[in-house]
Amino acid sequence: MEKSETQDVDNWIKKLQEFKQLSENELKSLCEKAREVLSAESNVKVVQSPVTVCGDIHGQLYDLLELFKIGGSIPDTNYLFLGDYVDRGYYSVETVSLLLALKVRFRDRITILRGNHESRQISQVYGFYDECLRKYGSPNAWTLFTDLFDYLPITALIEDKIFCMHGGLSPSIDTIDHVRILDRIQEVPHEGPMADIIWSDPDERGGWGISNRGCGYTFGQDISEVFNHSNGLSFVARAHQLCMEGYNWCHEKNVVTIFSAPNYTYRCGNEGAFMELDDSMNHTFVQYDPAPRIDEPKMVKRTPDYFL
Ligand SMILES: [Mn+2]
Repeated sequence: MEKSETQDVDNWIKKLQEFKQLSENELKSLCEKAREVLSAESNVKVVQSPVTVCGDIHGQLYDLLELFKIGGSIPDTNYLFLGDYVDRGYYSVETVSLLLALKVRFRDRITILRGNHESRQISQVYGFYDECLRKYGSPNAWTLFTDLFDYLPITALIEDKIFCMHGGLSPSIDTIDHVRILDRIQEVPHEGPMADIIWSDPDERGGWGISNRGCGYTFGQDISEVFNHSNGLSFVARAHQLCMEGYNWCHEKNVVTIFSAPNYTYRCGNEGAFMELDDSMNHTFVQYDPAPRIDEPKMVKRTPDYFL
C-alpha cells in the first residue's frame, strides 16, 4: 500500500475503535482492499506460532476491544479468528469493519476465517442486515460486506499441528489436501464439504450424525481421532458453540471449542476465552468477563434455550 492509503486505513482503525462506523465510500474502499488481500489466501491458511486463537465475537465490540487489551494488540500479537463476527450483538458493522481494516493493514498478523454467520442467508435473519439498514440507510453496506465474505478462507493450519475452522469436520473430507482444492469463493452452500466445515459440531455419539442445525453433521471421537492421526495433527480447534467457560475440550483433547463472546447475546452469563500458542506451540487459555459498556442493554443472566 502507498503511504496515503496506509494512513487512510490507520484512520479507519482509529475511528472504529471509537465505535464510529465508516462512511459508505470508505466501506466500499475497505472491501475492495480486503478482497484483494483475502483472494490471495488459500482455503487452508498457513499460520505460524506464536498466535492467539479466538472464537465467536458476534458484534460484541466492547468485548473485542477488551480481548485486544488483555491479549495484546495487532501487530504486536498475532491473531487467528474462527468466524462469526456479525449478528446478535449491537456492533456487528463496526466489529467486522475493524477486523477487515486490521487485515488490510497487517495481513501477516491476523487471519480471519469464515463463520456460518458470514453469509447472506444467515445474516439476513439474525440482525446484521437490519443493523446495516439502520446505520447506512440502505442495503448497500450489507451487499458490500456479504459479497466480501465469499473470499474469507475457511480453514487454517498452525505449524502443521492444529487444524482450525469455524464448525468442524466433514464426511467428504479425509485429508487437509482435499480442503485445498475446494472452490470457496461463493455463498456458503447448504450441503457438501464447505458447508460441513463451517457448520458441523463434535458430539458424544460416535460416527457421523444428523445435525439439528439443519446444516453440517455431528462427528464423534472416533472420527476426530482418525482425522487427527491420518493428518499428523495434535488437535482440531473450532468455535461455533457457546461454552460457559469460554472454551471446552472434548473427544479426549482431540477437539477444542473456543468462544470469545462473554455473556453472549447479553444474557448467557458465560465467560469468553481465547487460546494463546507460544513459539513452542504450548497452549494457554485466557478467560475474560464482559467489558463494561455504556450504551447497551443491562446484562440479564439467563440460561439460553437454543442458540445457532
Ligand atoms: Mn457459528
